[in-house]
Amino acid sequence: MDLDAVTKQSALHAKPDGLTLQYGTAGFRTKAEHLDHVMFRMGLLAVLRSKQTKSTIGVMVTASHNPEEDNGVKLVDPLGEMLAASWEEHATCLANAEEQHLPRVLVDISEKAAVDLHQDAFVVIGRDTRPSSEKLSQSVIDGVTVLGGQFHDYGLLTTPQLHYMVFCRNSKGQYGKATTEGYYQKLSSAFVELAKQAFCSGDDHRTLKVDCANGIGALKLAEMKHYFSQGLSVQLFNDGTKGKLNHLCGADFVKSHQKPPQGIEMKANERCCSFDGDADRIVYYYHDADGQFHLIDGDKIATLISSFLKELLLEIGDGLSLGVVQTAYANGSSTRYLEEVMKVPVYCTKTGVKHLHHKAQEFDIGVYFEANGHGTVLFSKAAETKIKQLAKESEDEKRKAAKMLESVIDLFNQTIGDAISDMLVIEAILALKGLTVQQWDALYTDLPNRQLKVKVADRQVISTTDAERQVVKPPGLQEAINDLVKKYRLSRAFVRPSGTEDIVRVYAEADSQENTDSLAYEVSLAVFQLAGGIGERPQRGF
Ligand code: 16G
Ligand code: MG
Repeated sequence: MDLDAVTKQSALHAKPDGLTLQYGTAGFRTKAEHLDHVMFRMGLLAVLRSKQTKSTIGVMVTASHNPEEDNGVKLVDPLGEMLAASWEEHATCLANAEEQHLPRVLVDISEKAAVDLHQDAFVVIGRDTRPSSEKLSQSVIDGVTVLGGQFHDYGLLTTPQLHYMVFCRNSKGQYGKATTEGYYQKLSSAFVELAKQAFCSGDDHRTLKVDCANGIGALKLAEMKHYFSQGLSVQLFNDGTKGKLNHLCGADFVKSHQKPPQGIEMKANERCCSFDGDADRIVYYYHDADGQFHLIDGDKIATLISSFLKELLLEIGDGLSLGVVQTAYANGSSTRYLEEVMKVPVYCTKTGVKHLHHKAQEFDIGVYFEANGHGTVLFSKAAETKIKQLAKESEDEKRKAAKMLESVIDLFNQTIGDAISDMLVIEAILALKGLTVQQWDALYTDLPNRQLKVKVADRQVISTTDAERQVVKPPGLQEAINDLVKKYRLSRAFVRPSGTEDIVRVYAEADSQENTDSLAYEVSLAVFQLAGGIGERPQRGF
């Protein structure tokens, strides 16, 4: 390591005094103007991680569903997964080191992580459409090059596309070709293969309206749609030509406000979906004939997908295990439906893709979704081999099911949740099963739910256990929540410190919206009183 060169370059990407940031649930995120030094340093870190793993590492510049003025950065590990937890700590140390300590911190990390500094390093970089992203990704490149790393800058990409590129490169092309063309072809041909079984039965041509959050999803979907146009035609809204990124649109807006985005024309009973700003989340929705809005969130997506997979698995009868992974935010009705009606085992993990992903890897086939629309399906190597073998050798009915599963394997981006890939899977399943959006929605009825935020002086005073469903500290808070929950029917509530914002999140559900809102308010008040609330007290009726 040429530490003098690092010091010199770093002075051009100086850290503002007193600023400390955490590698949060999915990387660093804050106002774009505070991130230059973080980007440079993540370029440095990516080189060390690449040397240590002897693999290509990814760096994605994006702040996902957050406002256009924000930005962020996350590292992608060799198999296209999120950065390992031990390296999150290194990332935080490096980002917060004062200028003069930077060389020492780099040496420390290299020693702690036993990095072989003589190894070559290769880093791939992607960015979203934010105005600040181009310059910030240049700072990443400066960090990579000063440590002697090689790089390829993909420029504009969705987050899942960058994860895909990393995995392709490290699997020596086995997972696919590491180009956008390769991505389009792999997913589209799997989609067309799967969906054509539905279309031979004379189903009419399908169309879908997509709200692209004025983000990168619009550009990539516009490039890709020709590849799958025989099976689906997509109509893009909020494509970034007029509106502002994530402003009054996108998956996060639709899910949290439970209303349609601006800028989309919805007719009664038409299927619509929304991506978030970096296209790793998706939710569906429609208006019924009475103009009432219906949201189909990640839980219902998981239900649709797992029921389809379960049928195919029964068909091939090979004892492959199927599990569904959710978080505490999953609607109680979805968990009940999966366990009691579909008889599928359901597990709950902490919030954040990496936790769900990890758990899902324990099954032959692991379906994971957050209610907010992040999710995918993972197939173990053993399951994939078995399915491919059956698709070749078994008799007719079994072979048909195995062939469909083979397409499903190719169609899911198995590195991370991917709005484009999820959309194509969902569209294929709806076509194959002949389901309308209303029929899908009617699988079960969501319990009314409410999420609120509470400001406290220090959100770390709250610690949780049991996949964030129980509070351990401060004392008395869990007892207070238990007493409040007891007052209502079908009720549940939990609180957790956010991993991305300086607030505490409150979740409540109950038998009616009115009761849910009361419960959410009362729990917020308990948090405010017992966990050091600041500012205005929570108000009833919000
Ligand atoms: C991040 C996570 C998302 C999670 C959210 C929770 C990834 C790629 N993204 O956006 O999965 O739902 O954080 O935010 O892991 P919160 O901690 O502020 O509630
Ligand atoms: Mg996102």
